[in-house]
Amino acid sequence: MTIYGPYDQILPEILSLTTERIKRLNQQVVDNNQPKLYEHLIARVKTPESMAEKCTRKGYPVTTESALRKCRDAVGIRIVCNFIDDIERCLVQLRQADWCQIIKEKDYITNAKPNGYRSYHIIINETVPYRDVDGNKPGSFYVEIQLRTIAMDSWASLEHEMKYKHNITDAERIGRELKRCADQLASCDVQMQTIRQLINSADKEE
Ligand code: 0O2
Repeated sequence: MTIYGPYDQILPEILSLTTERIKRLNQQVVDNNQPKLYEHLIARVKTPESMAEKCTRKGYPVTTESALRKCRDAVGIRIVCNFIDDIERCLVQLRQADWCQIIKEKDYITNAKPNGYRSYHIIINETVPYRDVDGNKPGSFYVEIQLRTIAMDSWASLEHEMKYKHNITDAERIGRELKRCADQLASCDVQMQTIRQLINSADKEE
């Protein structure tokens, strides 16, 4: 048994339930003749090893309770959008959804991290048909949702990969280049948004 204890089998089920719920939100929007909310979703359960490492790093006991209640990203979904405005459109839908409540928001888009990382993180408290660590059924579980554009996502993937390369000799320069790249991509996101608005207003005038 892992740090997730009896939840080893249940977390993947919560992950797929949440994914389906988000896909349904998107379908409702599309059925209403609005553009799709996102380009694609990436869903994962944090590996038990990575979760145990996180608990230790944060000074929590390495227990199921810490993994599911203190850390709140055992179940994580990344919503990758075409345009910056789509992130806000997703948030509007999630705020209205009756199956979850947003309990924490971190806006790394307005306030990018010093290394250039951009993304919008929320923690939701979701009701699911499983017994939770407090013994309630239906139970409530935390899910972390990261919302970002394709450009932000490609940058984060590259930067994440760099973290695991131990033979880098010029880390400072690479950090500077990565930051510059993040800023250029952010500027492209704004340009793309403007182009989309121009196309939309041209459509309306026809
Ligand atoms: P993985 O495998 O992606 O899950 P908390 O203090 O608990 O509220 P937490 O979770 O420590 O917050 O930090 P935060 O900043 O809210 O989010 C952490 C997650 O965001 C990371 O998860 C990454 O997915 C992503 N992230 C945050 N900063 C960076 C960054 O600088 N670069 C990249 N590439 N990703 C980042 P994990 O647990 O690291 O890994």
